[in-house]
Amino acid sequence: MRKKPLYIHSPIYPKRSVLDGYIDRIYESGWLTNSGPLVTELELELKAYLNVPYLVLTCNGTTALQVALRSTIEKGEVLSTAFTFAATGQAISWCGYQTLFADIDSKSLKLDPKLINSKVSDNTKVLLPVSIYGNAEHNQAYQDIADCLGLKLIIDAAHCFGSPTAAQQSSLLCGDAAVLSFHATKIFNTVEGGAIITRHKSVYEKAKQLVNFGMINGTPHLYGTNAKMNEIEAAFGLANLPNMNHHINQRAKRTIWYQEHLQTFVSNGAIKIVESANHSYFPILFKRARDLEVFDQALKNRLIFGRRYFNPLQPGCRPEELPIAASVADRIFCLPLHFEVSKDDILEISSVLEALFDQADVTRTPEKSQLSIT
Ligand code: T4K
Repeated sequence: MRKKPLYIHSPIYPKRSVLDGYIDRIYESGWLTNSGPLVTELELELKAYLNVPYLVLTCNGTTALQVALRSTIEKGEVLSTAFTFAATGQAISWCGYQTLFADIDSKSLKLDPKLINSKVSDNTKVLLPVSIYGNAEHNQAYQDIADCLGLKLIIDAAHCFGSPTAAQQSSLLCGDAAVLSFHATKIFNTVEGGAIITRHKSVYEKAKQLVNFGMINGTPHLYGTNAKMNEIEAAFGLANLPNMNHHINQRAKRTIWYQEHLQTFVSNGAIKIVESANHSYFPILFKRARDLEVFDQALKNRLIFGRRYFNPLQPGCRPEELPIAASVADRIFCLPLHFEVSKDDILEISSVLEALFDQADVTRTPEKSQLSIT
């Protein structure tokens, strides 16, 4: 029996000596927050790493979403997905906007472009899809729909950190703005943190103002908020950034190990492996929800903690109107994916799955009302 739990994530800590160098600079500068030198430096380094024209750092991904919304509209409805983390819907509601939901498609697990038109009303002002697990499908379709209907487009790209592949660029540089999360559990972390990314100078300037109480030269001109990243968080990020490609490669390697060890269950249709373009997650979709529950408990008994990202659906949605999202939320499970996951851990996880499917009661009894895996 393992002594240390294996969690879905394990935060990446920078090398202590590198971090100390940045902390020394904070002690010398006499500057802790409010657009300090390290925040400015991290903004520049991230712009170069991600290859994006404008980037505003924030204290987390949730406030980044709120500021991105406030940077683009004053009021109205926001059309989004119910299959996402609580932050997406909460950011919309905290800004005082109504949320409308459309269903996802069963392949990308993202907002289905075909369903958007029928949901939009005269009050709908923003389309807010989520690039779940870092996946970039449909971004061009979202842009075309937003252009055609005169909507703003904001991408919740909280999962999309990575070196600038075409897929990732398409999530970050689509629409009016995209937001990233740099939470401790993300690929790149600043402990807590986030960013608003945009191609538009006007959105950048407004976001920059809104994260600091709507101030220009010390005077508030707009109702803003305090969404600023501080120097300690920026130090953590600056010290972490040089190791990111190494850590993404570590995740890619573990993704391949999982794929190899789980292939039998994929071939016999018991599970489907859901893609994660930047290896931010390793999601599997069970054919039947009941199998997932037994599997989850069996892993917990061994101190292995995956997560049901994302279940439940967003509050306020009507699951009966979102049959694909409801079915996926019942059957999705993310396995641990980080540098501490060993080949033996993956072998153990696959042996738990094997034992589960060896039990006659879970393999032979069909479960009602499950959509087939596509
Ligand atoms: N949009 C989307 C689509 C998002 O997924 C998120 C955040 C956001 C927006 C908002 O971004 P932020 O405002 O958070 O920057 C975690 C993260 O807290 C959250 O950032 C993330 N999505 C979400 C998917 O995962 P929880 O509630 O699952 O976290 P928690 O505390 O249960 O941690 C998960 C596991 O990670 C733990 O079981 C153990 C491990 N862990 C966690 C922490 C904090 C560690 O080993 N060490 C740690 O320090 O939300």
